[in-house]
Parts: sequence; C-alpha cells; structure tokens
Amino acid sequence: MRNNINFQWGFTILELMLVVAIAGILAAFALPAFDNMLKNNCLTTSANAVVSSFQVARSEAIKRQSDVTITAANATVNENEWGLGWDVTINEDRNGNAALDTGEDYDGDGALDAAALIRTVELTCTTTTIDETSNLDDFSYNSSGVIDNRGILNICDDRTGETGRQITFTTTGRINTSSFVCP
Ligand SMILES: [Ca+2]
Ligand SMILES: [Ca+2]
Ligand SMILES: [Ca+2]
Repeated sequence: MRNNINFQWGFTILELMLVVAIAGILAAFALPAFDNMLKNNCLTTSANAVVSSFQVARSEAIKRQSDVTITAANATVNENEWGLGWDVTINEDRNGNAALDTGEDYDGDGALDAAALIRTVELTCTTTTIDETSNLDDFSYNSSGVIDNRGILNICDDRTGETGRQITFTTTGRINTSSFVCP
C-alpha cells in the first residue's frame, strides 16, 4: 500500500514538472502575443472613441445650432493630452442673448449653461497615448459644423514602430483616420 502511494506521488511530480516546463515554453511565446493583441485593441478602441465623439459634437452643433466643445481631461500633459478622455459640452445660449430661451435648456436643469454636458469619455487603456501635435487641448464646432482648429491626434502606445492611428480634420470639420507608424 505504502509503495503504491510513493509510486503515485513520484509519477505526479514528474508529470507536474513536465506540464510546468511545457507551460513555461508556451507562455514565453503566448504572453508577448497576448500583450500585443491587447495593445492593438486599445489603439482601435481609442481611435473609435475619438472619431465617435467628434462626430457627435459636429452633428449636435449643427442640429442644436450652437457651439459644441470637446475638452481634453489631461490638458497639462503635452505628450498625452487626450489619452485619459474628454468632455463634450454644448453652449446652451445659441442666440447669444445671455438669457435662457425656449428650446435652449439642453440638460433640462432650468439654468443657462455655457458648457452643458453631452458626454464624458474615460479611457482605461493605460499604455495608450493620444497626443495632439500642437498641444491643443480643446476643439469647438460651430453651428455650421466647422471646427475652430485643424488638429492632428496621434494615437500610439509604449511599443516602438507600432501601427498607430492619426486623426485629422478637414477645414469643414470632417474627420479623417489613417494608420500611422509611431516613433
Ligand atoms: Ca438665449
Ligand atoms: Ca441648462
Ligand atoms: Ca501634444
């Protein structure tokens, strides 16, 4: 009986060592691939979040006939102003008379707000950076859908030479996305 138990233990440890060795070899190959996959997903998610927010900002500005502003959450960090997220807000005073008129109360709080919240975007991919190349930390669309600045947003992460995204705006405020070789 005792011999049987010893034999069982010996066999299990040998087996375990083999499994650990194989798992170690597999992990050495699989982990960097998994890490790359996560980072690539983050680049795509971040680019989609930028494009969707700027599209919403432009369409709301035209629809509501008022200025809509997108403000970076991380304004003081020149290499990554937009990487943590941003707010999209609307100036409720669309006729500019400093009074709350019918149809102007976007957020329905009964007060005239210069920056009523349309949406807040928080980005959780900590390795992803979104850098505006001229360090612009806000953009505004007017009621015609024209943007006040032609920004360049480069989306990269902590790898070197990865395929990032570059987002730019035409003079009329339309949004272009292209792939970008990160430095
Ligand atoms: Ca007004
Ligand atoms: Ca309001
Ligand atoms: Ca910058």
